[in-house]
Amino acid sequence: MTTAQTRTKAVPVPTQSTYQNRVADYWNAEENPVNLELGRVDDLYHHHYGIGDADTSVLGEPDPERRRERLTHELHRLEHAQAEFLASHLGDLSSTDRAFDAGCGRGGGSVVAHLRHGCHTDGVTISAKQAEFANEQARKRGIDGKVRYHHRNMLDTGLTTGAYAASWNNESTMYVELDLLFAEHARLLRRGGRYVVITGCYNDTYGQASREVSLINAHYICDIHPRSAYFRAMARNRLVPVHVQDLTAATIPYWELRREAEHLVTGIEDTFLDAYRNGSFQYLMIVADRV
Ligand code: GPP
Ligand code: MG
Repeated sequence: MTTAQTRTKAVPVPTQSTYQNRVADYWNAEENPVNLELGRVDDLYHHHYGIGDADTSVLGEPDPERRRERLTHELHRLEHAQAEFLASHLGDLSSTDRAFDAGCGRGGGSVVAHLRHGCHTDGVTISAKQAEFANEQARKRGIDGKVRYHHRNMLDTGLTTGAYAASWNNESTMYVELDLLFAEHARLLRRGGRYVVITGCYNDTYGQASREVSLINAHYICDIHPRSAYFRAMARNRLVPVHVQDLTAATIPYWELRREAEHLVTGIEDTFLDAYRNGSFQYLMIVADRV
């Protein structure tokens, strides 16, 4: 207990929790070839997985260097397809509309949304290094007037209330409390605005989080939510689902191909495949309207 006599100096309230500092440390240090080498293909740097059928003929490529190159391109194509798929669900956006990318990583998703819709985008990441990298990419592309990245907390962005026609999380919700996150999306979105999330979630019908889900949490320092938590938290925060799609089957070819890419693997590939195959984990998209 603190008394008037023992209290000498007020303890400053940290702007970030210890957990958030550890997450920022991870992303400030992260340089996985599976992200950087794929990004270098066309300067779209993604931090999510891929969807769609894979061209497995790359595995039969006899020249080792060419095989590595073809694998890199094919995995990038699948990740790009995921980003395009998400962007295609943001609704009809005009060039004057604003969109918010919560947990933007090195920025690829915001560029994809801007190129598709012509809209302004604001990306937010807890990693100063990612924000700087992403802004440099936007400058190089000459789109920095419309595509901006901020080193901020996605739960407390400081961006303008009601200014956004669309917003999304692409594999970043597992780092935050959903009620806090959806309250911030609901604040930023105008009425009738569109919210999209693609996420890995654990499957309530399995029970609690499986061993594989726990291994994924440890690998990325995150806390994967159950599927049910998304719908409860959305209902509490004026976000009404209009479309839900299980992308689990669509992402398995990506992981099957990635596990064969010796120059890119991070060691988590078999855990994802096991988690998806044993039914404990799902790759899910939810599209919702802000009412
Ligand atoms: C991928 O990022 C996504 C996350 C780290 C969040 C966890 C996602 C789940 C679906 C559980 P990345 O592209 O940086 O990862 P990697 O380095 O493995 O490619
Ligand atoms: Mg990646």
